[in-house]
Amino acid sequence: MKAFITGISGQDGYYLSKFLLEKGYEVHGIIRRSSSINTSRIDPLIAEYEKIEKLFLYHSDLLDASSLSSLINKIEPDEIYNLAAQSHVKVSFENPIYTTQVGTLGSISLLEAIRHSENPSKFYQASSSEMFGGVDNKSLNDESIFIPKSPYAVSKVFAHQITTVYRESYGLYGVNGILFNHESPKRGETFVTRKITRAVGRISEGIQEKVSLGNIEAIRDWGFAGDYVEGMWMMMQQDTPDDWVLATGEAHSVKEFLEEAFNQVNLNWEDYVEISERHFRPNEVEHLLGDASKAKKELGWSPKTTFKDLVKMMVEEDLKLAKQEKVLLDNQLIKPTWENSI
Ligand code: NAP
Ligand code: F7E
Repeated sequence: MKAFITGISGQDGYYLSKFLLEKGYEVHGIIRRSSSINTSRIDPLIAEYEKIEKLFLYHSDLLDASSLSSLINKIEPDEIYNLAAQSHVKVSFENPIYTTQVGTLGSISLLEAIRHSENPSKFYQASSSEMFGGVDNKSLNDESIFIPKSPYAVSKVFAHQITTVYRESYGLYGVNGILFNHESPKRGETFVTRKITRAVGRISEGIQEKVSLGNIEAIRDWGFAGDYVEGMWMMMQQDTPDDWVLATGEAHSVKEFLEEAFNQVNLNWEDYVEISERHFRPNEVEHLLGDASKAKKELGWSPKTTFKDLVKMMVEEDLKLAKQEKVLLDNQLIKPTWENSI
């Protein structure tokens, strides 16, 4: 089996490619050219699988429809996973046009390439719980209405709906995985969970004093990314394509995450957190809680990692990183830049 993954260098790209490679898939992924190397998450996979010709990387971009289409024609993948996005909600208010271009043109370019190919690949679109807007504390499923509250969420609604349109119009195998927040030690460091666990590691090592946050009353349904990529794959193995929600069904506030993370190192979060206006968004999604009962019933998927285990796993990994940073700092090989983090 051959898979083509956009966003392979991101958090989910790492877990999904690892999962597929271990299943024996040949994995093809696109990375963006940047002035410094941006494959740190997948470097261990490159080391193990590139030389045995199981993992192939290409320079491309979701905004380059021609490159995407020629890659798909050349590779002829069985499955395409569209994970690439400008995925930071707050940044989408600062870069709304770019976020919209990537979120919308990427999906339709891939769908067009599939529609015109002789052996149409199956298509997975990374849809998001952000599309729901979180206006009340109801549990949300694939039939709940979308009330997007950011440029990011609007672009995800477009990609979601165009996938449905191609499925219904051309009989293409297109699925939307509506995933609630999922985290891991590979999570980007500007998302709130990882920002917190990075700070816990550094504070515990004495190399950071405070962490500056925004709305800590916000509530999310947080799961482990490693569990969620398995659900993505399961969606692609069904007889009939459809949309499914993946979530834990448990809601926690950012405050609760703080408490759990600082408890791991026996510190009181209130001594280390400052609230800053600059981390608030122009429009906030206050409450997200998912109902994954359809995925459980039809795919046999359920999350394996609890909230407590997720926080513990992230803190443990970030303690290791902070210890390494402390050695580098002590030897004046790096400077602490993290206090200014966004
Ligand atoms: P992530 O860590 O931010 O990774 C995003 C990936 O997209 C990176 O590989 C990035 O490349 C790539 N990318 C960004 N712009 C691109 C472009 N113009 N062309 C090609 N590649 C581009 O995100 P994630 O957490 O793994 O999430 C994966 C997907 O699921 C995203 O679409 C996200 O919106 C969606 N989603 C995530 C969650 C969640 O909680 N994690 C929940 C629901 C949906 P660089 O490494 O070069 O930046
Ligand atoms: O924010 C609040 C913030 O940036 C979570 C993306 O993967 O999941 C993610 O989007 C909450 C928000 O994730 C800070 O206001 C407080 O209410 O970690 P986040 P997100 O916005 O939920 C969805 C499902 C996706 O699809 C997205 O791609 O935490 N918050 N203080 C903060 N958030 C950040 N980033 N930084 C703070 O200092």
